[in-house]
Amino acid sequence: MALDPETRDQLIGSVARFVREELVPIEDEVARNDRVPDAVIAQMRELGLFGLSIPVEYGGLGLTMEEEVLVCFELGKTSPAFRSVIGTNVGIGSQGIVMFGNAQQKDEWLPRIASGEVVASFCLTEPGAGSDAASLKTLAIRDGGHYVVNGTKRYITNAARAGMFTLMARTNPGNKGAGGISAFIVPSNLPGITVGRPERKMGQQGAHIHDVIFEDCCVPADLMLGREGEGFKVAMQVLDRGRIHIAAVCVGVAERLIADSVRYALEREQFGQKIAEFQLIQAMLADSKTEAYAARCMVLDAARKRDAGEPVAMEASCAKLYASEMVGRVADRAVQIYGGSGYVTDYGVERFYRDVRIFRLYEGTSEVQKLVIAKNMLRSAQ
Ligand code: COS
Repeated sequence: MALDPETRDQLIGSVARFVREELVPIEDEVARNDRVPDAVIAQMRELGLFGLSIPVEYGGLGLTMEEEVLVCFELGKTSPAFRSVIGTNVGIGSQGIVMFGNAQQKDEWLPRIASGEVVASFCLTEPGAGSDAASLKTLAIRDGGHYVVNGTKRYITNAARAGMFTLMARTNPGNKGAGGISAFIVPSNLPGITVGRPERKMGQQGAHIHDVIFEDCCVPADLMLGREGEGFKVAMQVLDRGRIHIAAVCVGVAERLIADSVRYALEREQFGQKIAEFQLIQAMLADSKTEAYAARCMVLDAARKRDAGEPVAMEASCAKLYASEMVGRVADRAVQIYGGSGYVTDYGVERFYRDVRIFRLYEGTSEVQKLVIAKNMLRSAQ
């Protein structure tokens, strides 16, 4: 159920204040140290950020999708590495349980995920299965009361801190497609799980991705999420939701960069006047504003449709595609407006430029979003 408007505004106000007062001042330090301080993570727990999307009866804030994207617009106004700390608990790590878990699974896991005591992580991608997620090769073979899991998952966010993985694995090796895949809750302390070193990457320092290797890892059969053979659908529905969330973060980052660009254009003088007075600068600001506004409207519309119970695979992909491409253009214009200062590290703009590149890749590349959009269009026309 939606919050009353006053409570909602209070929540968004306190997230905005937290971002402004606690996170923005340490963006540079986090990037340099490649680490979000434990004290900040503790503050995130206190604010309830790990449980934004977890139902109230399990200790979360139980936000609607619309409320969640409003929070993401604020969280986006700082380094996206901070959002990543809570991202898997709010989104892809937990939502399989929220949507498909049975009562026992929900009771066992959701309260601890909501509080941030347990970090939830999502294991779909493999070395040979990225965009073609249905071709994944990790096997989970039934043996009495267990499934024996073998395989490697790749680029898994928050894996080193995870207390549980939402794992997609092939339970029917005879079916090489989507129908052979099942989803599981896998406690990270089971024997047979190794987490690899953090990958070195282009941006979002402070957020970490790893390989997760399963070797004869025995997962109790009652930890299957949903029915056998339905794991791909679990993953896709989790991603439908995740894509709206990521699109909202892109809007937040774009709004931050636009605000910074406006401030800089009003300070910086060249040719005897503020650069904001040049129409070529104004055109860049106007393009960024228009695109960010369009993305904001798309995200809100997709979120409201999801809250109304409508299928939103297509809208989620439209929003993710547009918002992630949009924030890339906005970041590029921000560097251009800052000029040489945009290229050096002191101003932080080049950091955002690198940070936003991943939005066009994870939770489905732009090309995958186009496939999903076109598939849905063609299906509904038949
Ligand atoms: N909700 C529910 N079911 C869905 C669904 C959705 N959003 N999308 C697909 N399905 C179902 C389909 O209905 C189909 O079921 P049936 O066989 O019963 O009809 C099944 O899943 C397979 O769907 P499809 O044929 O569309 O699968 P494809 O192998 O063609 O894959 C894409 C489709 C490319 C869209 C999918 O693999 C994908 O999203 N890839 C990107 C993965 C990704 O985002 N990775 C990032 C990892 S998280 S950082």
